[in-house]
Parts: sequence; structure tokens; C-alpha cells
Amino acid sequence: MTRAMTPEDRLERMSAILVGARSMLIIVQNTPDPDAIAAAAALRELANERHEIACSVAHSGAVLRAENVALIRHLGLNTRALSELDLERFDRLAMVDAQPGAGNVTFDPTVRLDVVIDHHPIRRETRSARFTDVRSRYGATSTILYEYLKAAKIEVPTPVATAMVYGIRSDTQDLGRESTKADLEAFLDLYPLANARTLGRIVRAPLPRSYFSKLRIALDQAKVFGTRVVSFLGPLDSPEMVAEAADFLLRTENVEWSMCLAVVDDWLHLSLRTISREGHAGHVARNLGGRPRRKRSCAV
Ligand SMILES: [Mn+2]
Repeated sequence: MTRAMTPEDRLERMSAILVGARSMLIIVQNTPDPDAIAAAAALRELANERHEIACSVAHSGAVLRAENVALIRHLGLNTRALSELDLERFDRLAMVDAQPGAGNVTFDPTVRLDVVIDHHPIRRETRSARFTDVRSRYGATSTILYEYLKAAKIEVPTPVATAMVYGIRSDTQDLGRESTKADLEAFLDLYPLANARTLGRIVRAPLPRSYFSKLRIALDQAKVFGTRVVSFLGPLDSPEMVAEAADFLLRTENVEWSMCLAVVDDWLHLSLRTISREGHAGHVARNLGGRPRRKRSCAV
């Protein structure tokens, strides 16, 4: 019988892939959320401290949510546009909190990645990566990365700890949903290292007035059908309110599913949320998208 892999085993396996590199590009989903941003910062910390690898973080879309903009600024992360980068210039390519071929990341899945660390269900394209650690049981990728930092005995700097606490909190809805013992342990270890006041400022980052006018449209247009609430926001200049309104409307009494839609630059953006454990909102959203005849996008 083979012994289960320990965090130290995993660290050594990943280190074997990273050793000798001078530079690494860390790729995250098109519109990175707090967990993706924190996981990228944590991998950068590990690669930096343990291997002296200079890291860049890249994604394809724009970061629009005020909280995420504030988090990136706090970390001093210089995020780059993936399409403007020559991947050949980096010694290593990593992806965190996403996988090649997934709908939320615009990335050629035939490009071989060196490292993939994620907590979504494993994808076929991921298996060609040189090192993969995909644990779909986990509530957050930040939790997985924390195990590496701990195994490497790296003292997590305050901004990174603050980001990781936020990443775990937001992906698990304050540890109330889809979280495991590992998420709670990582949270409890990281919380004393984080800056709670800074986190409070990030979570409640100032919102532009346009946020409230879009929220008003979402609320005005919301229609409840039994246990479902649907809102079509019409044409918008940016898509972030689609997901925010879907989150917000899911709190409607007796509602189990929320769906918001908007048209941005000829793309139909759709966000689907459910409180149902068997709901599989991701699968449903993909089926709704159907075959792309015209431009479409699924922001799940
Ligand atoms: Mn995540």
C-alpha cells in the first residue's frame, strides 16, 4: 500500500519542477476573484523565497470589482494582459484557481503548463501539465497554497496573509459553504498574520456612483418565478454588475436560483447562482450557452 502524499511530498515534487528557473508567469482566470489573486500572490511568494524566481501575474479580462482592484493594489501585484505577453520569454508557466480549457480562462490549452493548482473539478487538458495539484474538495485554492507555504516553513507576509484570508472567506462564503477542515485550519493559521483593518477597507472599497445606478436596474428588472429570480439588465458598458446582482438577488426569500443577464459589446453575459447543493450552476450555465454561433460569454 502506498503512503498518502504529505504536504512536504507535494512541495518537493513542485520544487523539482521549479528549480533552476529564473522567471515564471502565473496565469489566473480572465476576471480574477479574491481567491485567484491571493493564490497567485502565494505562489509568487513561494517561488520567490524558495527558488528566487521572479514572477509575473497575467489574465485576459479586466478587473472591475472595486474590492478586487483594491486587493491587487494592496498586494502591489503588477498584473499583465496575457495577450500582450510572449510566453516563450518565461522559464515556467503556472495556472492557479483555474485550468486550461475552462470557460473562464482564455488560454490556448495546447500550451503545456508546468504547474496547475486549483480546486475546481479536474479537466482533461490539465493532465498534460508537468505538475498538477487539483483538489476539488477544497473550498479555496488559497488553502492548497497555504499547505505549500507551511511545508516550506515560509513566514507569510502580512499582505499575502490578508489576501489569503479574504480568498478563503469569499470562496467559502465565510466558511459557511463548500469548506473543509483544511480551509478552516488555513484560515485560523493565517488570520493572526493578516491585517484585519486593511481587509475591512478592501472588502468595503468605495464604489462608483455608476455601481448604484446599475444595481437599481438589476433590482427594477428582477422577476421572481417560483424559486427562481431572473433579471435582464439590458446593455451595459461593463459586465461586473451581472455577477454582483446574481449574488445579491440569491438572497431573496424562498429563492434557490438567481440568473442575471446583460449585453456588453455584443456579448451576452450570464451569471447563474444557486443555493441548491445539487444545483451544479456551472454545468447548467454551460448548457444554456449552447454552441457558440455568435459571440457569447458565460461568466459563472
Ligand atoms: Mn477559487
